[in-house]
Amino acid sequence: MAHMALEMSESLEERCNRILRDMEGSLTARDRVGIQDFVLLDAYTSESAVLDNLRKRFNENLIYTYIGTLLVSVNPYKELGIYTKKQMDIYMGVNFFELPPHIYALADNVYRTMLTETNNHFILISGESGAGKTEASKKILQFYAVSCPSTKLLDNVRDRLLLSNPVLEAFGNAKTLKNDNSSRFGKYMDIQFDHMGGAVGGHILSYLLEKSRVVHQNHGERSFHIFYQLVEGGEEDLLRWLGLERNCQRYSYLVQVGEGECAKVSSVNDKSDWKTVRKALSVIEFSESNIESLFAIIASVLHLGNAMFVADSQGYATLNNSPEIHWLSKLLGIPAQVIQVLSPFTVDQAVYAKDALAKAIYGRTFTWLVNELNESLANKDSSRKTVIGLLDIYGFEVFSVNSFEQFCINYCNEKLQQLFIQLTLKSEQEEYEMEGIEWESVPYFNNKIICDLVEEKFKGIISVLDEECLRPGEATDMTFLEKLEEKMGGHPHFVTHKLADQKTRKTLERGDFRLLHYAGEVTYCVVGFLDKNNDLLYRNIKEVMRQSKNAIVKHCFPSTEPDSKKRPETVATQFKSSLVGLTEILMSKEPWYVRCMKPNEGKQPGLFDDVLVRHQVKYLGLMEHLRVRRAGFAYRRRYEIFLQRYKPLCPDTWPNWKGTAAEGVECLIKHLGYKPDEYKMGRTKIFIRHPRTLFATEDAFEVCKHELATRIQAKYKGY
Ligand code: AD9
Ligand code: MG
Repeated sequence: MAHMALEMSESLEERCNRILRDMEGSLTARDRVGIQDFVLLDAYTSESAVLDNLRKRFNENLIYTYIGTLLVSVNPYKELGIYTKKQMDIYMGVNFFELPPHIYALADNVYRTMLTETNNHFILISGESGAGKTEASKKILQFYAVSCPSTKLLDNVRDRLLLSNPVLEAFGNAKTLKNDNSSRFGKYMDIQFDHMGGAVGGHILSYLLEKSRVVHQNHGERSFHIFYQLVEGGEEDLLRWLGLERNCQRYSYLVQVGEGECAKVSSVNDKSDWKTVRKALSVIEFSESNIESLFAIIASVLHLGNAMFVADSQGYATLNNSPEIHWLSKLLGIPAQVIQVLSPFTVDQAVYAKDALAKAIYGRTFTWLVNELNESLANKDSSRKTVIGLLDIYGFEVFSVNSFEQFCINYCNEKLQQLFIQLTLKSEQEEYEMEGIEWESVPYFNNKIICDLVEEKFKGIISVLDEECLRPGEATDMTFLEKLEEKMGGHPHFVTHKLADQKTRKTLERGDFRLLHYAGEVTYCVVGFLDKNNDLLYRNIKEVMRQSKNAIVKHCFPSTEPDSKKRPETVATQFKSSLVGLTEILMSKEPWYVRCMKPNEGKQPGLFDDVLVRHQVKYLGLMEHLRVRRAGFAYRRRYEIFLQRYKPLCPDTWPNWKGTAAEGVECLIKHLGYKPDEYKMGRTKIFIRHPRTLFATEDAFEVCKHELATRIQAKYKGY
């Protein structure tokens, strides 16, 4: 309130001067802490100057910097103490540029814009694996949880929104070589607000879980957190009931091939995380029987992994006398005899079928989990709501061996980069052109060419892969590679064994192809591509699962499942369609951006690797974005809307303006004293260069509203 009163008593001019003074103040300190908005950087076209500024700030623990309203964040890899309730209070309701950059400032600005303009928004959080996307999305959610109006009912929703995170992370995140808590699924979450700004509900969409991790992890990586949490943290009674020992090394799906033990992760505490997840499930109101079924499934997957097949006298695989059968039968509610002799498989086929089943059960259970969370977050009231969407997906990743999973993840990142380009660089410049604003266009690399290479109908890599998947028995991963060579050989972003030397002068193994992604080169090994894209499960295994007495399994293998004679869509094609759907959802909302960066490859605090950061500055398109922002206008509004809101500020336009809206705006801003280089008049809109001009106008409007109200009150006092 004190702050509000101060704003009210300040004149427009005083306020402008104060903001300018603050900005200049920050300029004098720039030698030490750099500049908080790259738009104010003198040498804004120089990559080295941008890098210097980032480094200076990073060294002072200032991890956030703006480019206009875009937030750049560099992962500090240490706790900075900047996410306290006190910090939240500081940022609540304060104009964007008046305080040092912070994720809370962005969150607050999005929230207030949503409330004043009553429209939908989304925050696109991007950056490579380990750059800090998931942390950023959690900070935003926490900010809303604390800053939004509170009632008993709303607090209930708030708790569920917050607690959906540890649950989803337990089932969908894992340690990789890049990140100890790496998201292995894509997540888009809508937070719904009522017209008073209360958070009243939410909805989550999940994208392609990397379920192959259930049966195999690369050296030094782990399976999904939930397995370790259950084994390390599960209560004695529960483990006994599930037939589990408190020793992860006992479970072959958790043990690294050739190592005989699990990968270690020091930054994760499975025991305490188990408690959090267990509590979260109760608060979200999962029934005890559902919780039991859920853990029965997790345990079954571990038992399944330990099941050893032996060949019988006719060479068929059997599971005779295996203790795992007992537990599988008990936990999945399927008679032991049915599991014992499923079908005449060879031992190899049986192992393959077992892994496929483990992946299917886990993957489908994850989908079930997301649906349950959505039930719990759903707002049943039909009144109009506005939403803020948070997009946090798996970041671009390159390992020493990359497979189908990395192909999908990196394709997803290409699509988001494409969306970013369309919404910022491309549409921004097109709008200036359309509005007849003089503009020198800024060149940028458009990664559409790479998206097309992957997804184009009949021609792209996914099409070729699907075609090969249609030739069972004939096609192999190698024939897929040969087709790619044949069809894509001439593409500037595609390199194979034969062509490697000419394009990048780096040799390639025979079974590899390389894509030159926007964020760097990635070499993919084709082994397993066909199989993972088909993702088939033997029909008789599905039938057995249908008989399960475990409520979740039964739900996940419904008897109405599409007939297996009809070909299901392949994994890559389903993923492609889901990304098209996501793009449509996002395109209908107002965008905001957080670009996350990784300071070093070693997850170390205090280490700023120039080469690594420079590379990210390049591929994230920060230089281009900065150039467009610097030359452009921060704010634009249609004349009608601008005039309607601010016309009380000028006696000529108030209460009614007779001329065109554009003339009205012209008259209005003359009265307000806008300087000529501060704004431009387009065909249908006014463009304002700096946010501070608009803030000042908005404040004048507040003062004016207040005065009007006082005058009206005084006038009608006697009535
Ligand atoms: V991936 O694409 O899901 O593999 P993210 O999501 O980009 O990746 P994440 O947010 O999980 O990365 O961050 C990785 C780790 O960096 C976290 O577990 C923290 O230990 C660390 N981190 C990230 N952001 C912050 C921060 N703002 N403050 C402190 C941070 N530590
Ligand atoms: Mg993540």
